[in-house]
Amino acid sequence: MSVLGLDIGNENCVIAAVKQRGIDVLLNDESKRETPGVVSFGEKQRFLGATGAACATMNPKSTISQVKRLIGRSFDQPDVQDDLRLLPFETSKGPDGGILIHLQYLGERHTFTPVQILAMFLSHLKLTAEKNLETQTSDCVIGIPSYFTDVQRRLYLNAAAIAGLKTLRLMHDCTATALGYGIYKTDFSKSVPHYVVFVDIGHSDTQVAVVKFEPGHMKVLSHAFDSNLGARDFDQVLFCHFARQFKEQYDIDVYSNTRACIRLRAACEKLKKVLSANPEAPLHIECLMDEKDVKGFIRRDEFEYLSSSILERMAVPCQKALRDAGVTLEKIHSLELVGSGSRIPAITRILSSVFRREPRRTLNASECVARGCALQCAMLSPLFRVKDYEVEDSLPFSVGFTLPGEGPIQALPNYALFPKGHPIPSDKVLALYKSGTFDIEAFYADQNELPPGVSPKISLYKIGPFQGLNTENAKVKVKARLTLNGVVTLASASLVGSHMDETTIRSNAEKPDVEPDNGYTDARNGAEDGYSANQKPVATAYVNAGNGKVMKRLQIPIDEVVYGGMTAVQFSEAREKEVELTEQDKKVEHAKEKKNTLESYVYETRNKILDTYQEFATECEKDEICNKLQQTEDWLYEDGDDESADVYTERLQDLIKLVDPIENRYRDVEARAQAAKDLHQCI
Ligand code: ATP
Ligand code: MG
Ligand code: K
Repeated sequence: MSVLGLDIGNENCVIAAVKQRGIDVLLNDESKRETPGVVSFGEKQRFLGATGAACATMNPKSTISQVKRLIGRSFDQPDVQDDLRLLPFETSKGPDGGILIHLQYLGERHTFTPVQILAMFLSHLKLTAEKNLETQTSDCVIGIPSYFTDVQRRLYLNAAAIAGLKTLRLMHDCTATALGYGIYKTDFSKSVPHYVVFVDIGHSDTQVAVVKFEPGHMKVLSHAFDSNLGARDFDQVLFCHFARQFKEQYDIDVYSNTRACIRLRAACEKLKKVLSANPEAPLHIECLMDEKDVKGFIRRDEFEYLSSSILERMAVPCQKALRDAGVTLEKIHSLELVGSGSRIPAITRILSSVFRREPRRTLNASECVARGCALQCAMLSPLFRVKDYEVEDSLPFSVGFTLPGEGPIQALPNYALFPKGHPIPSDKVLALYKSGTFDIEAFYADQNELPPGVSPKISLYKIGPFQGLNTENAKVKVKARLTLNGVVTLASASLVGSHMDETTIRSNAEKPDVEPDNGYTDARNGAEDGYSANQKPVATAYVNAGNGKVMKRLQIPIDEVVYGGMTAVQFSEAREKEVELTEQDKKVEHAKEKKNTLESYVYETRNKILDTYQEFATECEKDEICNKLQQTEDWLYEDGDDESADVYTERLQDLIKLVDPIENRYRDVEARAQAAKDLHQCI
């Protein structure tokens, strides 16, 4: 058994697995350490990862990528619209305001949600890991951006559950990186904490965290980010530059042609990488459009000049992270740079000037998130023993609770029960006086902390009905929980005190408390899968004797609705659909295998007829077999090119029937010869 750490990048995904002697990054089918986050829908089956990416130019409209940016987002958000404009596949607004993806598959139009596509991809990663490890695996820790909202986190948990993965934790990317950095270090002083800034520059985002290390302990002091600033923005700079140039020079408008856009963007990404290592780079695309070959050229300083506004933006989250952490520049021991986007030299320069020191690259820039996640997974899993190390992460956004119509439950300054920076996981109990069923709403208390356009509404809870209540204004205790995944929920609600009807208490006293004692998953009624469970704890009373006093409590049911979240019904439908799609892929793969077997049999048998079977068959038999082989070969290239596994197997059986008598004669003679040889050796 193994456990996994998964880094789901917009561009590249990395799988790390815990082995007996440490952590390994697993290779995919193409022996690569990074797998493109792509699902392509073909005429008969899906192609995932590297094979999916290869379909991008051939089948752009049904090749889906970048879903990480679409999960849990509203179709109408301006930055979502910006993203969608760059993506070649068709989308529309879903009934809940989310995004729907439309594509052609099996010759028909299909519609999927981004969660479903992510699930497909996660199940591909799971399969890749299992092939690689030659064992089944399901426990994992998945890296997420710190700016993910509640619903995005829940949808990630949903997607993982649809894929058959058990998520022990969703871990902020920089926290995972910091864990991998801190756990092995032995040179931290006991008296002076060691402060490190981690900057992760990905394909489409930038994340910064300030972390305090002490022996055996790390604490994230702050998370800051720009969710719309990453290495792809540099591709876009080059893209716009050359699109303009080609319009003038060749009179072609790439914007009017999807395939030309994809090809130019891909060429610009390559060019950007070349410019990281060279002062200048050429661009050459054959037959870009209108049968025209295009040529271009750019110097690094020109590229940097064109990128100056995005380079300036890099400084913003860095300064914010420092400010929020309350740590001055002098106290910082090291600036660690990760994420493949950090390979752009101009970025290193701008960060050097913000932090007034040279960035370091102690960690593997593309693998550190997956490795840190795998490490955390081993720590959470009972299968492995990892040295004691405490990871204290912090909440990226302030969360408050409100009684609709009455206002926020907690006090000023900003009504946040869990303020930004609060440690996760965490529980807080609210005491309220209520006379009947009531609602509580969870919300983000400070809109300024959120990525642009995100709604402050998180989830709505209906608390009640009350059983055995015989007074007005009964005292109700509600436990608000921040899970290890950074998900907000109400873990329980109960009536407290002597105002309950005694018979209700007695009749329920034997039943166990249903409240989960679980620090790291929303284990409540299947909410581990992330969906808003609709059946909440059954009303249960218990008697809690302590201090000589008898406390009476009665559990009250809670009904949870997550805005933009998946319902239990949607979840199980998605799970069924995924099973169906997987079956289809397997069926097609199986048929391909059987076809290959038949093909090889034809070639092998033809060789044997000329060679090993030579003396064991009559001319007539040989003719008959050769004819049949030729027929089969012709059929394979024509009518039999695309058949079911059964049809290929049947054809193979027919051939075997014909060849078997000869094979048997040959075997008999071989066996007799072998026996004679053995006898000879005995003498
Ligand atoms: P995200 O973290 O945003 O979800 P990701 O984890 O997939 O995305 P990374 O793999 O860290 O992103 O970075 C991918 C980006 O880095 C791509 O835009 C790629 O072009 C860019 N990149 C990779 N190598 C280089 C290089 N040598 N020079 C410049 N950019 C590079
Ligand atoms: Mg990344
Ligand atoms: K463990």
